[in-house]
Amino acid sequence: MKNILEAPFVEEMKKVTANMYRMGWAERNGGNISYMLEEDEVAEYLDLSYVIRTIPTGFDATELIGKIFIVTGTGKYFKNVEFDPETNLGIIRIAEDGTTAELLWGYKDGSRFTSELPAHLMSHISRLRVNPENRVIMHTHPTYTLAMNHIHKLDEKELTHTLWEMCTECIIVFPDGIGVLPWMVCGNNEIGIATAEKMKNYRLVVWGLHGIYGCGKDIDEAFGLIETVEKAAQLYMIATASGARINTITDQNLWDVAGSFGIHDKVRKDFLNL
Ligand code: 2HA
Ligand code: ZN
Repeated sequence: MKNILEAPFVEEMKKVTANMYRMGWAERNGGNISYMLEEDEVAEYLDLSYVIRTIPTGFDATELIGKIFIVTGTGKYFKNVEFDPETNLGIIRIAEDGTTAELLWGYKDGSRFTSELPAHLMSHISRLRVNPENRVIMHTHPTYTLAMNHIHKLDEKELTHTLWEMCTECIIVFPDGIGVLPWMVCGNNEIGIATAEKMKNYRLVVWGLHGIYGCGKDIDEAFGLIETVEKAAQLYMIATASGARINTITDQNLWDVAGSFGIHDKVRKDFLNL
């Protein structure tokens, strides 16, 4: 059996959590990540017949029975993951009943997965239906995106449009736009269901005045989506705070750049005013 502390998926989790902490997106216990792993890759490091303990999830994830995820722990700080992955992360498998998680590794101090597991697993279900390659769901609190939530309408078309206008390549990175939920109580099944509903149509979902969800086939893709939104939000906040904007990328410009990348069919054209 190989040493799990050297597994590439543990390394990736260490790197991305440290990175998000240093970006200022993950204060204290802010943020959470779930990353679906292949049974074969995990079997190189763990005896998959050995369950440390079982933890009820409180909701039905029948579609994910047998699937294995590495998930950040509840109350755990991203800044600490790289120094003690076995306490701050866990590897769980969804049991045959669909409502129990089998702990295969981690949460060494007796704790459990993030309180946002409903939003994560329900979003995995939504995204896998659209894209069988999806493996990562990521939630974080990016500073400028949140600042912008305080001064910009929380409307899907308007928020997406404003962000597209900020940098030329935003429409290339997220042509499908951004889903937006109003402020809601977090950590429960209700926000999980609402997030998963948005994830049917969007790879990015803003939780109003709280944070953002992103997804992807790997950590880089999910991170890259959120990073691009955050860069655009930063430009918006700086440009808006500095006074009247006198130049903008027009809707025709956006349509043209999408055309040059061959993605007209992917753009939410109803989010442009052409
Ligand atoms: O895990 O970010 O939304 C801490 C959070 C809850
Ligand atoms: Zn949060």
